[in-house]
Parts: sequence; C-alpha cells; structure tokens
Amino acid sequence: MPDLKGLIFDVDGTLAENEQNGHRVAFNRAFADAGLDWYWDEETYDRLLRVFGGKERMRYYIDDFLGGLEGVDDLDGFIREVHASKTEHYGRLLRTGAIPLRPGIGRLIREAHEAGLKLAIASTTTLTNATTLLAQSLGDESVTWFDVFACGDVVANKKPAPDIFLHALVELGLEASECLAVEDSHSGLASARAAGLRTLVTVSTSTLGQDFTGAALVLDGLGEPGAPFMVLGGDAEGARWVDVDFLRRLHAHNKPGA
Ligand code: XBP
Ligand code: MG
Repeated sequence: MPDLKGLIFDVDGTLAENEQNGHRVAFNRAFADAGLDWYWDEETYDRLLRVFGGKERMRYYIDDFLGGLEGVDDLDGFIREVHASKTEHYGRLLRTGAIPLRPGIGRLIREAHEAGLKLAIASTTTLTNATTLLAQSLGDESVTWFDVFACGDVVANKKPAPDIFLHALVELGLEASECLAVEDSHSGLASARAAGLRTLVTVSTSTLGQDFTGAALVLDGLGEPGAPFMVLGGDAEGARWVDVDFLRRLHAHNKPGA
C-alpha cells in the first residue's frame, strides 16, 4: 500500500449537518421568491434527498411529486433560475454562521494541512456553497488549503456515479490507492468506492440507517478529545477520535470493509 498522500472530503452531511436546516430552508425561500406555492417540509425533504444535486432534486419533485409543471416552456431554464436563487439564499444563511462544521472537522482539516496532505472536496453541491462554508467556519485562508474543489456540474454524472471522485483524483495528480475519502451517505460511499477509494463514513442525521457495506470504517462522527466517536461498523482498534495518524493507519490496513 502506498503512503497516504491525500484526503477527499464530501461536503453536505460530512463537513456540516446542513441538509434540513440549510439547503431545505434555502429551497423554500427561493420557492417563495419565485411565487411558487411549494413548501418542502422535513419529511418531504427526507424523501427528496434520495436524488443528489439541487437542480436534479427539483426536477424529481416536479416529475414524481407534482406530476409535471403546466405553463412553463423552458423547464431547464426555470429550474436553473430558481436554483440560482436558492444558492443565493443558502450563501446568506451560511454567512450568518447558522451552519457550523461538524465536531472534529476543523481540527482534522487543519491538522491534515499542517501534515502536508493534499486536500480535495468532492461534492454534488455548488462550488460557492463549499468555499463559503469553509471560509465562514475556518477563515478565508482555509480555502487555499484545498488543492482541488470538485463540485456540482463539473462532471456530467453526479453521485453515486464515480465521476466526481475520479475528477478530484485527476486534479490532485494522485492515485486512488494514495488517498482516503470521507463520506456520510450510501450514494457517496458508492461513488467513492467505484472510483477505487477506501472510504471512512461518518454517518449524518440524513443518512442514519443506510447501508454502508464496503466502508473501511463507519463512525457516528470524527470524535474529539473528550468526546469520542462511536463505532457503527468495522474496527477502530481502540482509537477514540480521528486524527491524521489514525487515518494513516486506516489507509495502511487494506482490510475488507465493514
Ligand atoms: C449533497 C446534495 C446536494 C445538496 C444541494 O451533496 O445532494 O445536492 O443537497 O446542493 P454532497 P445544490 O453530499 O455530495 O455534498 O443545491 O448546490 O446542488
Ligand atoms: Mg454527503
């Protein structure tokens, strides 16, 4: 096994618990601005989360929940417009500080940067959503710690297709065997695994109970000194929180997944 050289992080659910209190709220604000009488409550949004990508999610809602949309000639253009407004609302929400990073994320990213690991983002979400979240929580400079932001529409096929992780690897100039992915969802894990990546799963509120077969390890979070993680699948070999040394060990043990 080659040495660990890079970490590739998912964003939504992994860096922050931001689906219900972030993306959902922003969608509903954009719908109201557009004069639509749509409102995605938490239960509806949970069902919609099976489709990744905000524009794709809106199309799924129109097709499968509304049975189509009358009186709109250019549906793609309409979705793009409402989604752009959603991104504005989401950015405003992020800048209020309402959406913090999950415990341990800031510590691990800082430590990995200081240890000289290459860092990448591989997310379905829009680029500005990822950079704003980091800048807001860790300061503007933290954005420069990342060598690659593989986000949103930069690839044709979103997760669970492997495209976004393959794109991140090409941009990093690293092999899959030199990296670890950190994900929170079944589709994200499928995407990372299909790209050949060993994957640590930190389950989020939206993904609890999903199937994480094939993950290197499944945890309830990264843990912190004084607030250890809980192991949900696999063997953490007595560790209590995830740091760079732990990730090097997890990467080196090329064991079958949990
Ligand atoms: C999760 C998603 C995203 C967001 C919406 O992505 O499905 O689509 O809910 O983001 P990941 P946009 O876990 O890969 O970060 O509205 O910007 O598409
Ligand atoms: Mg995610």
